[in-house]
Amino acid sequence: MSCTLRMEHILLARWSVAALIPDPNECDFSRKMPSGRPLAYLQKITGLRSEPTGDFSRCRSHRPRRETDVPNLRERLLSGQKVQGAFLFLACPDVAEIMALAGYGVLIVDREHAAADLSGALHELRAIRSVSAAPVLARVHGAASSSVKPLLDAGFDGIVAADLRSAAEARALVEATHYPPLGRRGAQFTVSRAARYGYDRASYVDRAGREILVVAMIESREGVEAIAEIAAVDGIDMLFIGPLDLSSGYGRYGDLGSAELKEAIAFAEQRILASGRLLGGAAIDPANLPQMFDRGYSLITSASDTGLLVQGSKAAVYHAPH
Ligand code: 3PY
Ligand code: MG
Repeated sequence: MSCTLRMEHILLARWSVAALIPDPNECDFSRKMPSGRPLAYLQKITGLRSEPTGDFSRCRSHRPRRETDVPNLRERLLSGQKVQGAFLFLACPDVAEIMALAGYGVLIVDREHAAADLSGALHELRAIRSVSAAPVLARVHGAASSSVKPLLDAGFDGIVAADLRSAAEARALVEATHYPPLGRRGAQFTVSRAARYGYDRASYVDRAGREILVVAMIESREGVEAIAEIAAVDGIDMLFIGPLDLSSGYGRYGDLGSAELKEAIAFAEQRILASGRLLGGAAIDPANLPQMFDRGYSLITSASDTGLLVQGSKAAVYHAPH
C-alpha cells in the first residue's frame, strides 16, 4: 500500500515537472525555465533535464505549424489514400479545434452556406493548425476568382466548388486556383500568408501547383450530364457528389431515399471513376462509409459540426417520464 503511494508520488512529481520544464525537443524558447533550488531538486529526483540538445530538427510541438508540415492531401489522394472529412458550418474556431482534435482526415470550412466571412474562415484555419495537421479545404459557391483567390492566399489547402455544371465553369475554377500557365491566380506569393508572408516565395508557386486540391461538386442533373467534360478539364482533381442538392433533379427534392436519386448517384459514381479523376462525395448515412470507400471513393464527408451538435444535444436532453 505505502509502496504504491510512493510510486504514485514519484509519477505525479514527474508529470508536474514535465509541465514546468521546457522539453528540449520543443522550440518554444519563450517559455524560460524558472531557476532556483526546488526545480533543480525536482530535476535531480526525476532525471528530467531541460537543456536543449541543439538538435532543432527534432523541434515539434509549441512551434507554430508551418503549412509545409501538413501532409499533402492532394498527393496522398492521388496515390490512393482514402480520407474521411467533415464540414464546418458554425464559423467558430473553438468548434473547429474540437473537430480537428477528433481526428478527421480533412476539414472543409464552408463558405457556401455558413456565416463565416473570409477572416472568420482564416480564424478557423489557424485554430485547426494549432492542434492538428489535418488539411483544410474551403467550400465556395461556383468558381468566382474573387472568392477563391483570397482563400488560397490565406493558406487553405484546396477549394471545393459547389454546383459546377459545365466545362466552362470547371475551367474558370482552374483559372482561379492555379498560377499561370495553367490558370490565372494572381501573384501574391511575395507576401501572402500561404507563402509564409513571402518567406517561402521561392518555393511556394511550385508547391501550390503540386498541392492545392481542386474539387468540382456535382449537384445537379446538368452537372451529372457534364461529368465527362468537367473531368476532362486539366487541373480538376476530384468530382464530388452532393446528394442533397442533387435530389433537386432526381425524385422528390430533399428525399435522400428515392430510387431515382440512388440510381443517379450510382451513374455519377461510374462516370467519375471512368474519367480517371478522384471520386468524392457526402455520405447520406455515415454507416455507408466502408461500402463507399470500397466502391472507389477517395474522400467522403460524413458529418458536420452543426449536425453533430444537434445530434449530441438532442440525445443529452433528459425527458422525465410523465
Ligand atoms: C449536398 O449534398 O448538396 C452537399 O452539398 C453535400 O455536401
Ligand atoms: Mg450542396
